[in-house]
Amino acid sequence: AAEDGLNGWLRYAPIPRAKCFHKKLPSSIVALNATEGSPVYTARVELEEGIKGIFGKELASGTGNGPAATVGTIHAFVEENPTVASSLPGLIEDGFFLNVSHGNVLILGQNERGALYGTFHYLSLLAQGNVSDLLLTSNPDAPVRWVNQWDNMQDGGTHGSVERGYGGDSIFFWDGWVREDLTRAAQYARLLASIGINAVVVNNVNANASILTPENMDGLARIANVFRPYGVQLGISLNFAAPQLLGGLSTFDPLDKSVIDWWQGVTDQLYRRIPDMAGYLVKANSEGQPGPMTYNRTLADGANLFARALQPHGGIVLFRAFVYDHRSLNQTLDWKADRANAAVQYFDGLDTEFEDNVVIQIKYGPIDFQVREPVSPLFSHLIQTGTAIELQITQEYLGQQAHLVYLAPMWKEILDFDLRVDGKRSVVSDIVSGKRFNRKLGGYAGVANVGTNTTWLGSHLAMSNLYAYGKLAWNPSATSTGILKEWIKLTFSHDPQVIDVITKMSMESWPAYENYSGNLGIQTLTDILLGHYGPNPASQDGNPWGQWTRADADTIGMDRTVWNGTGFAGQYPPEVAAMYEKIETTPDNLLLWFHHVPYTQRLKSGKTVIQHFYDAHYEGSATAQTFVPLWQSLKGRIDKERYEHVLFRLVYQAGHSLVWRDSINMFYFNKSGIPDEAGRVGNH
Ligand code: GCW
Repeated sequence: AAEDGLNGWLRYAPIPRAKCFHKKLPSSIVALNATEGSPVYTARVELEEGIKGIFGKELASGTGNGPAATVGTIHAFVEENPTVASSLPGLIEDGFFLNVSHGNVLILGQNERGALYGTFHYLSLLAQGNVSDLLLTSNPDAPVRWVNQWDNMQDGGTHGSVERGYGGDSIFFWDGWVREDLTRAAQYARLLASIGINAVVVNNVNANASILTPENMDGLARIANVFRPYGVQLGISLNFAAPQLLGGLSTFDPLDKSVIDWWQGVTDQLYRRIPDMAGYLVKANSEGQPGPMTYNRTLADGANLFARALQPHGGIVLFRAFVYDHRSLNQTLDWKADRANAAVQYFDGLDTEFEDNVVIQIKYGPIDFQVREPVSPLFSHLIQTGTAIELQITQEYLGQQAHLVYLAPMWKEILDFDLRVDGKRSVVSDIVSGKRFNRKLGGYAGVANVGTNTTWLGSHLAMSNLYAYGKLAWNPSATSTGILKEWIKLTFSHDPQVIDVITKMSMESWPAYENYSGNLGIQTLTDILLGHYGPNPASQDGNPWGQWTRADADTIGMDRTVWNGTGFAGQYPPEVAAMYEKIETTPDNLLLWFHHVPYTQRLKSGKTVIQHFYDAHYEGSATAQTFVPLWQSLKGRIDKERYEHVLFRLVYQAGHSLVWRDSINMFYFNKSGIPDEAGRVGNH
């Protein structure tokens, strides 16, 4: 059963009545130009193993009797069949074409990676019991579909931990080095390829300069080697001060000639080892990390330093917008201080300054992966510069995989949000894909933080988030439930009850978590000093991190209006700014994000803020109680090991949600002195 965890949704488990389908399957397989270790070669292996696993049917190599599967690039196919060229569809990079007809299968990619993606798509249909004829052209919505790992190479001299990782140690690093055994790295690449991910940044954005020693560059090349058969490219995070820390220079000023030369040298050495390296990820001038502003240079000077070094090699740099100076934030002295303002303030005026191969990587909200945030307004400020949205698959503030929280519905709300730039439809997914502002580069960065645990993320159910991330990066118009049902079928079973129950629990999980943690846009209310886990609303004020609620005896919420507050609402285009400026037009679920109001303020629902707090915490935790019997109804329908593993977590979640409910309700009851209308709070 550990294998079930490791293979995730790629189990190729036998399906019911498998034999009946044999006639609708190919009998042999031709892989075009499949050199060993290439993605097309992998595609052939997956087809053979998949069809054998799912249906018990062995494919013969080469053309034989009966229907055949052909897989390769469009280019290779046309070379052998010049007459068909005009009937083939147009594909963009990584796209694929799939034609299934009476067991004859044609899978063509725009490139080798696309051919592998088409293969995984076909196998996913088969594993779901779908052998119907089909004609499909599928192109990715955006070119950048990356995963970020926050893996530390070493931690105070010990092993490879993962920052905000809840699934064990790093699969890449140990003791400051790249691991000898990279089996798990290859298995990870396989999972990622099957959902369209094309690159992984393997080390933490809080980067060790030592990743650039010759020995570690050799190690990185070994990681790239195990990724390559899956079409996954390697990226790395850089420490901005590396020229000084590692290179022995007296400076890391991005405009200094010796610094520029140093980075060019390092980049050349990396590409000598890894010619297809994807590029760099950089966190600069944020949370104590060094950056260009250390030398009064702009963030563009910083990003361009790497962009220019990468240009001769075709690489790109993802430069993070998560820039703020936590030391300058003082809540008590300054009503207008607001960390949410930082990104736009730092990047405004730089839009025309970036090199073409720079992509600004922006967290979905202006603060930090909270249970509910408005969309980062920076997406509407960068018009010429490519942008990518940073989503967090690992559930840092969202229960750290000990709570079931299916994130696709939250991501969809963000991706579908219309920023109304220049009064025109400007949904976030069209901005990052490049469509809205007509840009070439952009897309998605998902912080996954898988580890050595055989469940990858520490919980079987959390894997729906990794799956959904890839699916949405490929096609943001896919639906949360559609993606989920597919994942359940592939991961657990075709049994309709299994599908219904896991769908129900998952779809209720984010609203439930929001209800029993922080609602009305107040943020998650986790303990923010100690690990971002469990309730601690008191820690949300007076801290230096600028994650504040400004709760006192009578009032609560951040006033982010232009007329009286931090001015943050004014960072949006006019239509959106006007909506958030007024209490009446701000949606209830973001009320306390934008406004500072009395606890007795009435919501659109007619309830007061404080009564909503009480009720929501009861409702959310009551929902979490139902997950346990729901899951128990699946006993015997899911293998014992995964059944018990999930049950253990759900029982814990049910209990912890009560701790959440009572801590938060008691906290605000004590602060406000306002009784719960239903008489539940404060009576025990
Ligand atoms: O929210 C914070 C996390 C840090 C993380 C940082 C970031 C990698 O708590 O662990 O550092 O965000 O995104 O840079």
